[in-house]
Amino acid sequence: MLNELRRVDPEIYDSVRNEVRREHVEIELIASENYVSLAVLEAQGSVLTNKYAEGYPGKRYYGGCEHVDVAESLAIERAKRLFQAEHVNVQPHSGSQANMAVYLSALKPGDRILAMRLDHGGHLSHGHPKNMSSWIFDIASYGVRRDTERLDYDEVRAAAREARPKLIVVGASSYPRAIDFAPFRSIADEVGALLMADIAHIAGPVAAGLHPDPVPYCDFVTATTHKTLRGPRGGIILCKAAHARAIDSTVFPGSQGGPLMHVVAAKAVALKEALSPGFRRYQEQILANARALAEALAARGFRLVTGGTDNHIVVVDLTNRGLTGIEATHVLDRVGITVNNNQIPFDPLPPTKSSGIRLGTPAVTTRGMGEDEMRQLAAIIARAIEARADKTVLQHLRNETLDLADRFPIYPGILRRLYEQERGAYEIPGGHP
Ligand code: DSN
Repeated sequence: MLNELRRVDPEIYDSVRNEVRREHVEIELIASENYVSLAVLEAQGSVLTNKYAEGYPGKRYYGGCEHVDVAESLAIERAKRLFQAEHVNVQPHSGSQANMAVYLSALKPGDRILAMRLDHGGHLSHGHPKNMSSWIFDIASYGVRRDTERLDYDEVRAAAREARPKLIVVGASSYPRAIDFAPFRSIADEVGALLMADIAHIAGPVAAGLHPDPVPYCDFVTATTHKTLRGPRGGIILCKAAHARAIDSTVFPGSQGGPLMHVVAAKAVALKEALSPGFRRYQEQILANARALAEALAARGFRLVTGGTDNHIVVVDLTNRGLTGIEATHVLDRVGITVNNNQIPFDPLPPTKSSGIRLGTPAVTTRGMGEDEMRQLAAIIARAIEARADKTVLQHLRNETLDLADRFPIYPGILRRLYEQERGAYEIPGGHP
């Protein structure tokens, strides 16, 4: 098990081994993280990393691409089938690069984009002042309503009429409600704009038919492959056929060189898994778990942004609990629950502190947890925050999360082999390798 890595580079071996252990012993509630299958890990760890393949299947600038062509063609075909998309590019190294490729293919520098504010739940690469999207393009923004904390399509329409953007971007990283893409199409048409949806977070539920589908309405749809879609870390672009040439040439050679063929192959594997019947059940359980977690937290007096969730995300406002989001993140770290601090809409605190935390259920659902475990986690979160100054209570809660983690092992085969290899030095709490 990783024997060659251990021999050649013990420090990096330790980093990998310790991360396997961390992932096993901690409860992952970061909404944008997940655990890929062993098949995805194997494809991503394969010799395909050795191959340069600038260009596209059948049209490369390098010889010897016949096998990586198979992998990329399968990834494209599977993504087209999964999302019913007219054209797909699977080469973007990340969601940010997918977004930049769309902007650079459809716009000229200085053109205006209308997108959702990051501090209301949007994405960094949708025009945040510290992101290059705002250095190159002129950004106008919309947010959620103060009273409902939800998108108001009339307000978006008014913002679009005023801004007259060339491109409207819809999609969010911490918006716990379903987004309806039909009104966005009508708004884009009214002001003569192109429409892009970034479904990085909701790609899984969209693919499973459990969230409104942006593909029929949007010129471009971008996503990451590593969140609810449960694939390798990377990006993907779906678009209408009319934009296919511009998108492909903006990805390569416009903004990237050689594609990461080992990642492209791993994307193909994840897309095959997403086309299997079990994937819809997995997505249904993600949503059921998020609802159960939200209801249990609300029952314990937590105020939830928008009052609940329609997707995999729960945003908790901690204002009435007397601590900031970053403080809560540190408390939960101590009891083995991993989350991220997150601004709430109209947050008086800066992002480094923030009034909220964002929770999500894709990773714990992959581990096999269900609604009962979500209620248990809500109870642990509530008790940890309440008793945050009491080391004894926190230690007791840490033992509880260790027991819970042990009941739902990740990569059991890998854990067992690591354990056997380093018996004594590598202890799995609770004795369950
Ligand atoms: N940074 C990503 C997230 O955590 O949601 C945005 O895609």
